[in-house]
Order: sequence, then structure tokens, then C-alpha cells
Amino acid sequence: MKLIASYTSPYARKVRIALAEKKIECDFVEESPWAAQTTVPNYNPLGKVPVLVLDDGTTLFDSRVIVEYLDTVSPVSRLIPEPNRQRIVVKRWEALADGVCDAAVAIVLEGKRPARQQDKDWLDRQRGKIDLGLKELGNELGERAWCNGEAYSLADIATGCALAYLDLRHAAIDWRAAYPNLVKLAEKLAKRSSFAETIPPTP
Ligand SMILES: N[C@@H](CCC(=O)N[C@@H](CS)C(=O)NCC(=O)O)C(=O)O
Repeated sequence: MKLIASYTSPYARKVRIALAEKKIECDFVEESPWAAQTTVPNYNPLGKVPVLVLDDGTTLFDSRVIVEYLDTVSPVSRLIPEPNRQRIVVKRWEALADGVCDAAVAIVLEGKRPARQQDKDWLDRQRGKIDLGLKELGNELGERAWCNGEAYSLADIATGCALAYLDLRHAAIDWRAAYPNLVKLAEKLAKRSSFAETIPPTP
């Protein structure tokens, strides 16, 4: 099995953390979907990473599908609870955290365009998604130990990856000042070896 991904993608980090938590061996193939000679479209017609290539050649994308697959192939450290209601709550957390990443990535991409072509309304719109997304993450976490209550889950992994991606690409967004409960969660997550071993390289 191999994971085609970049080290900085927050979606790929979510998958790498899931692999580590579940103690699943997997080769890592570093690929930038933006490189001129990228092979990513050979594996994912959408040209995005991460992609998981199974031993029989089956390709899985996107990160949410990959993580769900990984959680079912090994019973070690269940990341998505089985009861339907709890499962959906965790998937909602993942959608919210990934959505914050989507907006953060969109701003990075817009920032790569020549200054005169950048659309301020579009940038503001994406920033609004980050701000409201963070507010919802903070509200939903409240004073709980973990996002889904008492047990560590995919919700924590997705939230931790989104917060770390903001630190990596949008250091000016001071989510720490506004959400001490998210800070506490991020600090707790940083102590897990799965998080410590997947820290993205600083650009
Ligand atoms: N929803 C997808 C998002 C994947 C994604 O947008 N990945 C970025 C890298 S962070 C990418 O490959 N972008 C290339 C492109 O949009 O063409 C997932 O969860 O895997």
C-alpha cells in the first residue's frame, strides 16, 4: 500500500496520523500536485492529494474516504465510532475542519496570482469561512476533553490538522487568543507521537 501525498497537505496529514494511530504500514510517495511533471492525475482524475494506492492497484481518494477505509481495515484504535449518531457527529467535525482547510488553501492559491488579479471579495469570503469555522470548532468543543466527548477520534485529528495548517500558512490568524479551549486541545494533540511524527516542514 502506498500513500501519494505532499508533506504540507493538511488532508494528507490527517491520513498519515490515522495510519500512525492504527499502526498500519504504508509507503509514502512524495508528490506535488502542482509540479509540471506530476503523476497525481494518473491516480486521481481530480489531480489532488492524498491518494491511497492499495496493493491490488485500487486507488482511493479523497482523505475522508481513505480515513474511513483505514478505520475499517484494522480494529486497532477506532477513530470513527460505530453507532450511527456518533459516527455522523464525528464526520461533521471532519467536514467542518476540512472546510476550514479548504478556505485556507484557497487563500494561499489566490495569493500566488499576480497582485492585480487577486480578488479581494473572494479572499474576504474565504477568510469569513475560516473565522466562522473556528468559532464553530471552539463552540462545539466547549469544555470537553476531546471533540467527540470523552474519547479521542477522527474529529480531533481533523481539527488538529486544520489548526496546524493555519499556523503553517496563516500565522497572522490568531486563533489562540480567541479560543483557549482549542489551544488546550492542540497542545494535547501535539504530545501524541502520531502528531509529532507528521509535523509539516516549515516553508
Ligand atoms: N477534499 C480533498 C482535498 C484535497 C486537496 O485539495 N488537496 C490539495 C493539496 S492540499 C491538492 O492536491 N490540490 C491540487 C489541486 O487542487 O489541483 C481531500 O480531503 O483529500
